[in-house]
Amino acid sequence: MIPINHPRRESLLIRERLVDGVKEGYVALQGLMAHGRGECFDYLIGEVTIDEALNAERAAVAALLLARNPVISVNGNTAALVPRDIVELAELVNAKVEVNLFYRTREREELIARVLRENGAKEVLGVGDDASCVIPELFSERRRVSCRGIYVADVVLVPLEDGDRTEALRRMGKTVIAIDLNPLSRTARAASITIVDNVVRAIPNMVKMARELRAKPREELEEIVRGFNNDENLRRVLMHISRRLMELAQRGVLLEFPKDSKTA
Ligand code: PTJ
Repeated sequence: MIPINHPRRESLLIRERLVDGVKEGYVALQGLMAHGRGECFDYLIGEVTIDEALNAERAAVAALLLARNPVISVNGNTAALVPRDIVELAELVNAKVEVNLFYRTREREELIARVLRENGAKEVLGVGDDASCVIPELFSERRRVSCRGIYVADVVLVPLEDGDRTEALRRMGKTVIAIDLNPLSRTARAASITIVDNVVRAIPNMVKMARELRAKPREELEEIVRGFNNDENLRRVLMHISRRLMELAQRGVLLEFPKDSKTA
């Protein structure tokens, strides 16, 4: 039970969702470690959506809306944290939803598909025999994808990804949108559009943007995508973190307490 006034209640509740997902059998144990790594970078960023993330989210939504065949790839952590928003985003940008796992088991595939269906998904690709196409030059279980989904997609959104598949999908000529709090990860550096934001903020932001952008003419969406430069954006993210840490180092980070009588 997390106390209602705990200063880090929200962050602890998010952890609980992942722990529940492990207990229910669809979040990989390794997903807990991956989340801890994400939390660490979120601390450095300031646990807010920075302007650079908003720019990337906007470009990503525009790219999804322009795509002929967009697909959103879902793993255990994403299913635990933002299942409803994933389904809503997919509907708004007309994307397919596909389960794709690094630690693939048939049971986890089916459980994740069930979570997505319970949250409104009509069709979930990538389960069982549906994942019968193979991404070339990729050796993890992530290489198996749906022939109607990621295999033929032109734009793929991959929240919480490992670098290998991002690189392999890029080699296939696809536009890869990654959501990764670590701006230095292979995924972040290999993606076409990298959103350095927590998936729990990024996907709801993208839902709001999709509602607004889907009414815009194609030329305006193309302009948004053309105006986005991933290399430049990632450099700005690193500058944001460095600047923030310099400011904190100069100002001090100690918390304030009433004066201790012994040390006063
Ligand atoms: O469900 P599976 O089997 O596909 O496995 C999923 C995990 C996440 C375990 C697997 O993909 C994995 O091992 O990922 P990595 O290589 O640890 O990378 C995860 C990346 O996601 C790291 O760079 C983290 O910083 C980042 N990350 C973790 N939590 C979040 C996050 N990024 C955004 N939002 C988060 N909540």
